[in-house]
Parts: sequence; C-alpha cells; structure tokens
Amino acid sequence: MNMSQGKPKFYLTTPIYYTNGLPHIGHTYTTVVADTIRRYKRMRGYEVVMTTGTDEHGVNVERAAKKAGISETEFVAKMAAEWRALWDELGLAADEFVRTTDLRHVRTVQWLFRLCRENGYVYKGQYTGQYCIYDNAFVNDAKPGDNCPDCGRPTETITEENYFFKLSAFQKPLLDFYKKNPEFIQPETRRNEIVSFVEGGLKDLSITRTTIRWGIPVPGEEPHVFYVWFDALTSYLTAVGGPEFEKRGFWPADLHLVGKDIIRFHTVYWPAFLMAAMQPVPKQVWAHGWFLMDATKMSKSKGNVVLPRPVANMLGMDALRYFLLREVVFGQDGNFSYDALVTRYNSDLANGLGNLASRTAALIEKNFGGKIPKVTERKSQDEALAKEVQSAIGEVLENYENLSFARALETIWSVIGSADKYLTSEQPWALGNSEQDQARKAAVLWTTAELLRIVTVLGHPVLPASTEKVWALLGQTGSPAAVELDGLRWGQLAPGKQLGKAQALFPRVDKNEAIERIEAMANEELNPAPAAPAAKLAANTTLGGAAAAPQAAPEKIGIEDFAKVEMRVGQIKTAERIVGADKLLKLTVDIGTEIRQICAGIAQYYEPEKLIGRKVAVVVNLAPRKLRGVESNGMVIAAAVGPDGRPVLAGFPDEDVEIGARLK
Ligand code: ME8
Repeated sequence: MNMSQGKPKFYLTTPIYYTNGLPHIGHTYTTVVADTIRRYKRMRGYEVVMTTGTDEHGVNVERAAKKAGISETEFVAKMAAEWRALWDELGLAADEFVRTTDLRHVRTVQWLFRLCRENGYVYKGQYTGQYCIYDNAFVNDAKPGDNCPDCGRPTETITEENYFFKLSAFQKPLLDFYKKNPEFIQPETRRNEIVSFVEGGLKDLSITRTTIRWGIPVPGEEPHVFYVWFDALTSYLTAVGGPEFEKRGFWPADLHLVGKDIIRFHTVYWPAFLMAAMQPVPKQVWAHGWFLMDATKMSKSKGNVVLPRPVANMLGMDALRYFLLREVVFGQDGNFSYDALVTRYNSDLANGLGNLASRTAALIEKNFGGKIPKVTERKSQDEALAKEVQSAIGEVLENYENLSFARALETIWSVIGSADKYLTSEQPWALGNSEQDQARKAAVLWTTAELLRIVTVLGHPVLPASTEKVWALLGQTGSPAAVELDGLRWGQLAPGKQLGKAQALFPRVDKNEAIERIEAMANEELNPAPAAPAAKLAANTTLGGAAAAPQAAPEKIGIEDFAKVEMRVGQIKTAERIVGADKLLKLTVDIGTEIRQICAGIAQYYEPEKLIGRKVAVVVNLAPRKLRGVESNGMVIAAAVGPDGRPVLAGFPDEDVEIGARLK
C-alpha cells in the first residue's frame, strides 16, 4: 500500500497480452480477477490504478503481419484496437492500457536499460542457443531438434551478438529478497518452485536481439532491439509514469497478476532488472492456475479455446465472472465446461440471488405497497440471521483480501441459502392482516431485504452489473460501488424507502439450448462465414431467431476470397441424433476423397433416416471444431428460410452429380 496524501494507493496489473491472437477465457480470467480486485479495493477506500495492455513486438508479430500482407504497425494497431474494444464491451476496461509500441513505453525501456548498463550489469557477448519463437525465449539446455518445454513447438537454433544482463549477480540478492518478503511470490507452491530454481544458479540473460527487426531499438546500438521480455515487463512502469513514476506515486506495484506460465519472468528477471537499475521492486506477484479444456491448456492451434463474448451474450458478463471466480480455487488449475457454467448460472444466479431478489420485492410490494417496512419487534430467528450475516461480512472481506474468491462467494451464497430457509420457515405469505401478523411480516421482510442489501454490496466486486439492478430494486440511491465496505453493518437499511421497478436479473435458461447457442456463436466468431447473403450455413441456423446477430450489409469480396472456400458435392451415408443436443444431427458424408463426420443444425427439420443417400453441398476446408463435444469436420450448406431461419438443405435434384465435384 502506498500512502501519499489522502487515500492509500493501490496499483495492480494484468499481463500485457500478445497480439497474435484474440482474447480467450484464459486472458479474460486474469482480467476479471484484476477488475474484481480493483472494484473491491475502491470499496475499501483505496485510490486504485489497474493496467493491462498489449505486447506487440517480436518475431511472431513480424510473421503474422507478413501473412496478413500489412505492415507490423498496421497489424498491431488493428489487434490492439480489437483487444481494447473487447475489454470495453465486457466491462473490463482498465485505467491504463499500455501498448509496447507507445512512444512513452519506448522511452521507459531505453531508460531502464541505460540505468542497468550504467550500474555495470550489461555486457556484450555471443549467444548460440535454441529459441522458441512462440514464447520469445531461449530454451535453456535445449539441443537442436528439441521442442519447447512450455508450448511443445519446435525450437530454432539462433546465434547472435547480444547484450547480456548479469542475472548471475542477482542470485543472492533475489534469495535474500524472497526471504525478507515471504509474500512476494504467491501462492506458496510457486514460491517454493522459484526459490529452488534460483538456488540452482542463474545464467546471464541475453536482453537484446539482432535477428529480430520488429522491436524497440537499443539507442546507438542499431540493429540491436530489446528482447521482448525486457520490453514487456517494463510496461508496468510505463503505465504509471515511466521514468517519472514518482510523480504519480503508484510505483512499486502492489500486485502483478499473472498465469503460472510466466511466473519466472515476473519473479526472477523483473526484480533483477529493477534491482540492477536501483529502482523499487514490486510487492507481490500472484500466479494463478490455468483454465483447461478437456484437461489440456487452451490454445487456438489445438482448436479448444473458449471465447468470452458468446458466453457474455448468452448469459451476461456477470454470469461469466461469477463462474470463473467461483468454480476454481484461485491459484489452482480448473476445467472449463459449458455444462458446469450453465448449471451454476441456473442454480446460483437464477434460482439463488435472482429468485431471492424478486421474491423479496414481490412480497414487499404486495404487503407494504412497495415500501421497506419498519420493524417493531424481533424474534430470536431474526436475531440469529442478523448475527450470521454480520459475521459473514467479516469473512467475505477477509477472503477477498486473500484473493480467495471462491470462498468469498461461497459465504455470500450460504447467506442467500439461509434467507431462503428463513422465508420458507417464517412463511410471511401465510400471515393475515391482524396487527400482530402485520408486525411479523414487517420484521421478516425487512430482515430479508436487509440481508439482500448486504449481499448486494458484498457481491458487487464480482457481479457489478446485476448488483446495480438489485440496488435500484431495493430503492437505494447511487451505486453499491459507493458503499464503504469497512462501514458495512447489519441494520443500516432505512425503512420507508420505495422499491424500484422489478427487472429481470438472471432469467432461467434451458441448458442444452444455451450451450448450443454459445457454441454456435463461438464457431461463428472463430470461423467467420464468408459473406453469403441468401444462404446461411447450416450450423449457424442452430442459433434460431433470437441470438442471430444482426448482419451488417455484406462487403463485396473478390473472386480470390470466394476461391478460398472449397465446396464439394457430398453424399450422406449415416445420420443420427446427438444425445443432449436437440438441434444437431451427426452425419457422415462421403466427399469423394474421404468420409467426413459433420454436425449440422437441422435435427428439428429433417428425419435422420430420410437423409441417407441424399446429395448435399459441403464446405470441406473449414477448420474442424467441436459441437456439443462432437467433432465436426466441414459444414453442410442450407438456406435459412422464414423468420426463424428454418434450414433447407441445398441439393442437386435435377442432375446426377458426381460425388466430390467442386462447386464453383
Ligand atoms: O505471456 N488459463 O502473453 P499471453 C488461465 N505477453 N490464464 C490464462 C490462460 C489459461 N488457459 N491462457 C492465458 C504473455 N492466460 C506475455 C506477457 S507480461 C509483461 C507479458 C492468461 O497473451 C494468464 O494470465 O500469452 C497468462 O499468464 C497470460 O494470459 C498469457 O498471455
């Protein structure tokens, strides 16, 4: 905590993400955690700065830009804009967004290097080694032909003249630092790993490159550019003032949030660079685990990424935030499954918080004309609930403070469960209109509303949008964000306030249908369909009317774009329904050269048995993807007919066309 004048300051960061892809659930997770902490700390009276950004240099970008046929500058500008727009759309916009191509950042990197050099920690040398271009790192001890131990892709042998950083000189200072600051590396298991890594000895690190063109130039030493990690880590300083960081008073950072994949860079290299430059070292690095898909790390190349936007579109961003933070103990790996996501949505959000809020409001509306009632007498069960909530406040705050989000949410939801039980046993709806019954109703409904108010405030950092709605429903002014958590106590709900308008919070969803829609939207985002004004692709028709995104007027494409889509005549060999997916059929289709398995969203309109032998148009060069867990390797073309997009298969009724013939 930095105390200058007024409020204490708190500075936290997410990693700056690579621009060679777009955000998936993994990136979203770290950013959601950061956003939650930011909101929580503000409610505890801190002045908070949260930063994120894009890591835009390196060979990968050079290659991706070349492939896209545009300059690197144009490529990264486009990607950074997309990252930014997505964070905005998801309500995760940070206070600062650093792009490593920003001039202010270039200045900071060059300044930090100068300090390291002036202090004698930089020298020139020759380096030959195996390099992983995807992770932008030399792989220590790897031999030619070895794969990268982190990402499994082949390494390349690189020899170059570099500037080296004397990392070896920091073995003792780092070990001393870890000892003096046992909180620096979290969680404990990661700390132990890093301590033993450093105890094993540190090799000097090459921090400039001459084989790469797309990087920050080392002043006066062209063609040397900075090694991407020297560049990227420094972005944390750039965000809060660069060389003039003292003016803003947010450095050293209170918290760097990272995934466990990049902990070494943050807890070994980064403090060593700062120590060499004689600058303050961050206070804590927290490395969380991975979200896995089918027990492996998500990656676009494996085709198993989960995208945030389709989930947010279907269930709301709060639902995604809740799931990410509730499902997995912070620090550990966890599996992402749509099934678990929708189950939690229905049970905890729709039936839990949503139901409690609407039930409470409806009862107050009916019995007290929508005004929060006044309590005149209390029973022991009211007192017991009050006591439980009061102690939950302390527990939740402690858990937030330790970043134990799952436990904080568990406690909040156990309070919601107690409220449900309390209402069921007190049965305010069964009470009559006598003075005594009215008094009892007032006590029960005030108690429930007060509990809901406290739950709303405590849940706000995780569920910012929906708690705003509950807050307004309870007739409270302003935002729960403005409530000071340290002053939150049982008993502060003033009687007499008029409730706000009822709003749908978390409408219940049909699990199968929700998953199908999310998957269809994700497929569309990952494999955008070529502009096809009249015919829509069959898998997309599973969306139905409601979720089909409004289509912008299709841009004209050149013949070369159309030629990228390879369509062939196929013949359906088998067709069957998929258990748990009402709209999908699993087909095997002969496309001339092979038999393909393809899922099509036509189950509600075609009997599987009647499809056997039918000739259809198939997109054969579409990347494989999974629909409801079933691999689909291609796409069957259908027209979308009528307002609800009924799929009608494109076919060849007039002519006996050859299987495998190309459509042109
Ligand atoms: O490493 N589960 O960028 P990056 C959980 N540019 N978190 C995940 C995840 C998953 N499956 N996948 C990614 C870089 N993340 C560098 C960082 S910082 C100075 C430079 C999150 O785009 C997690 O936070 O590969 C991980 O550390 C980060 O995204 C990696 O993002």
